[in-house]
Amino acid sequence: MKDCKYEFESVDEIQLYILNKLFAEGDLVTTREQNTLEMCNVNLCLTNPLNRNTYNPARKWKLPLAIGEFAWHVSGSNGVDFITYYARQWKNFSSDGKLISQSCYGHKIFKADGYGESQWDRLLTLLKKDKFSRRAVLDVYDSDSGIDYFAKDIACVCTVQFLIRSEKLDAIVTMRSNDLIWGLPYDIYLFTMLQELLANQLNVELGKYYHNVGSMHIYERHFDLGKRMINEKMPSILNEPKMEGHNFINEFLKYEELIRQKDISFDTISSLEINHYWKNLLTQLVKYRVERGNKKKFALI
Ligand code: 5HM
Repeated sequence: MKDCKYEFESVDEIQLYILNKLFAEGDLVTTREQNTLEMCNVNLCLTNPLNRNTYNPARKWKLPLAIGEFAWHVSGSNGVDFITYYARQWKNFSSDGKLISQSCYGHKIFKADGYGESQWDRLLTLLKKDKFSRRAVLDVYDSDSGIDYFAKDIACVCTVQFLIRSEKLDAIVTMRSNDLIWGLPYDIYLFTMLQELLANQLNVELGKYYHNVGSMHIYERHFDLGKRMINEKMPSILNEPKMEGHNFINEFLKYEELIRQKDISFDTISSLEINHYWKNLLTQLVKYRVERGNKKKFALI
């Protein structure tokens, strides 16, 4: 697929580019009582969606959190307890403290409807039958649900489109609003993972990832962090592993739950007979569980 204003090789490059633009040219915009610097109608392209991890040392981005969010979405959950185990700030998105009703993208994508099919199932069938289809769109804004514009949470992602062109699967994500620091790195991680999962299920190569945003912004409370990120040396681009063995996704979800709820050892994970790609993700989650436990222990001392 051709045509994109800005192409980048990694999500680190994207973040630095936007940070510099926001500090140089961003408009001061205040909404919901919070000051931001903003740019509108931002169109980005990540040429290699495997470069989805943020390595800028100042950012201290957390891979287990991204993996946990991915698991939450793919499991089709909308439960707060599950997602706040990885990121407590999700609590602020829930009106009853139990469910996320709008930004539960996975729930909207993977949960079967009254006919026993999910949006994902239907999209998969479509692209298997008509590989050049322009209709493969996931609707996650879900305006039919009757949006309350004053609710704590309104989906920031509107649609996710997939196109197979030149035997590769491209993804086009459209967001109404994106916070460069907290939102963008996790959003890009999630949607490039879904793109790669679909490419594997369709047995086509991974193409490019397009990220289109109505309002791209940085909150005032992150200005110092943003400046520290700019002053870091650009991390080198690594040779990231490709997703393999997509059929193990249900095993991955089963063990994610066990790690989160019961505590599973590194040895148990390494002895599992599942593809090493998923095993590596689970190992990150065990590491997170251990670190989390240690933090709690030290807090009590
Ligand atoms: O006022 P608004 O509804 O746009 O505030 C939501 C905030 O969460 C925005 O800063 C938005 O950019 C950020 N956000 C994000 O960047 C939220 C979600 C959850 O849907 C997301 N990315 N995925």
